[in-house]
Amino acid sequence: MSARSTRLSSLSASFPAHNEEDNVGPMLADLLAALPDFAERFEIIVVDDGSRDRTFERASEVAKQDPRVRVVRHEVNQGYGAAVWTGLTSGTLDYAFFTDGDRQFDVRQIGELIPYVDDYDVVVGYRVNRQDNAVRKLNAHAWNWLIRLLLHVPVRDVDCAFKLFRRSALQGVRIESGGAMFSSELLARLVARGSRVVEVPVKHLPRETGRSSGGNLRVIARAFRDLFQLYGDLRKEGVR
Ligand SMILES: Nc1nc2c(ncn2[C@@H]2O[C@H](COP(=O)(O)OP(=O)(O)O)[C@@H](O)[C@H]2O)c(=O)[nH]1
Ligand SMILES: [Mg+2]
Repeated sequence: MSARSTRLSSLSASFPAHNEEDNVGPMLADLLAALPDFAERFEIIVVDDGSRDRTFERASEVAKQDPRVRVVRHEVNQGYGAAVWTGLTSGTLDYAFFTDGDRQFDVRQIGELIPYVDDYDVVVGYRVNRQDNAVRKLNAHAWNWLIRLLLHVPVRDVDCAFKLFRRSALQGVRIESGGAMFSSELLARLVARGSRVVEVPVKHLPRETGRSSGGNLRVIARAFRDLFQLYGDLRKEGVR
């Protein structure tokens, strides 16, 4: 076996933050401490998605001190998918990574994704021992099943917010889903374009502060609406 990459040439890391004033500072500190071990050169992009707390101010304080950190602001809340996509597409470096801004992942585990970039375009985590309640986990199980069935996305945890992309794989991709359907749409479009995808186990940690909104009924309803829209679009485009 040939030697595998352990460090990237250059990396844009991003995360969405919606009302994460107590998480955004520590999250940036985690990334700033970790990334020098994993990339020759890096930038960090925080997407503040119309937060109504001090998320933007806290992120901006760090950005002012450190030119590797940038804050992109959506004046009005556009939703999870729109924010993640802004983060991924605002970067310019060779690889694009995103995670959540609530510190439910150990960012050092990016090191476990990197060896796969030699053979794959997209390296996605799946949560081992997911820190959510039973209802949420059951819903996720059904959702993943539906996504595999309708969109032919070959992964077990489509929404895991720990994903690394070769930047060239993202070029020219157009995404319609601004909400929670985002990850499914992105993977479906990448797979349809021939991107090679691999899954790697990652830890999931309990949320220490701030509020989770991933299980909200409004979020779920929007995801289903987007799913049926996308299913129709992909068929029209001759992809499925
Ligand atoms: N852009 C955006 N991000 C959000 C929104 N809601 C949550 N987030 C962010 O998305 C990430 C995951 O959100 P969370 O509510 O913890 O989802 P969960 O882990 O699936 O319960 C966190 O970084 C949040 O700040 C939203 O409406 N817009
Ligand atoms: Mg969370």
